[in-house]
Amino acid sequence: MTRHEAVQSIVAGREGSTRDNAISYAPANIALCKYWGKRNAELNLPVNSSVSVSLRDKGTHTQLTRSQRNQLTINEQEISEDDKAFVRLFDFLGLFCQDPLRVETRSTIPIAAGLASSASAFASMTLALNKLQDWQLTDKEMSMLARLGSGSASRSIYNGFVEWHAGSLDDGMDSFAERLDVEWPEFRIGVLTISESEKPVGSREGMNRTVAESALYRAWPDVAARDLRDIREAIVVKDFELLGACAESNAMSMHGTMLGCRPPLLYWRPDSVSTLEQIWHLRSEGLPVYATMDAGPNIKLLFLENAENEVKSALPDLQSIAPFTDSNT
Ligand code: 2P0
Repeated sequence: MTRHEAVQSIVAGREGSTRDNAISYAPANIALCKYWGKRNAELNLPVNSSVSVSLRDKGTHTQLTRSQRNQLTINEQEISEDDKAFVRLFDFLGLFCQDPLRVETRSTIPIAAGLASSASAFASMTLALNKLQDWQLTDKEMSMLARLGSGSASRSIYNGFVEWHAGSLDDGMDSFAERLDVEWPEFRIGVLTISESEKPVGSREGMNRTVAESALYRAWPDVAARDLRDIREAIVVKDFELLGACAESNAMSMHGTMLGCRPPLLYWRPDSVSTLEQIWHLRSEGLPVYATMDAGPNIKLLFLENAENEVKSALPDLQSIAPFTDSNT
């Protein structure tokens, strides 16, 4: 099945609308159990299920307007037609809508914080398209459509803790995300920017190389299945230390699979290692703080509100995000 056929099987027969424009917003997300490896690259179908937490007001605002030609602005900057962001975005939009569109996106994700923006961008685009075309899709349907733009975007349709079910069908109709019904107002994500330079290997390429080249990847599906079960359980019973330990171990295992590539793939910088050691030292002194990392050198911390002051005084460059409350600092 092609992406176009997947889209048609969801939106076929829906009424079109004559609306001229639509706006929408979707949050970025941080995976606690990582999506790493695809069983189908065309449809972004993952090898394993994953769990994330959405970053509430850190994400992407999108405005779509019917226009004479395709245009894109990101944070008020006009993007040229040959830019890869322009090509990837209109390739996605072309699956849904043949009319030319003006797309204006604005990110509230701190610049260079090392948080993936493709997840919130494709989720926000899907939500805006649903409004523009008045398709009245369900969240589950929008999650599947956002997945066709970027796998992790399937999770950014929702706030809070989110599980993306890998599914097993060839057409991906059972590969969508759902919100876990848990509120945890004390939960915090801390962001530490280690490097602002562009990664030499993008996450999509890193994932594909790992699956193709690394013998260590063979262990990953079982590791991810175990971690998913433990992380889901830890969230439901709000066992923070279990959640932190499993999420940290899951991230380190993912990076371990990358080291088995030829040549090895290592996203870490020296400061990533020294920061991890600092976090582990804080923990050995009794502070419940854990780390997770994505396909890059930056570090995200997991802790609870009652540890916030101590974590911030040990790591003054940290930006703290409260995914369940409006008190972000
Ligand atoms: C995640 N990552 O679960 C994992 C952890 C990176 C490391 O999802 O090819 O940009 O667009 O489906 O979603 C980044 O991969 O990849 C990612 P595509 P995506 O957050």
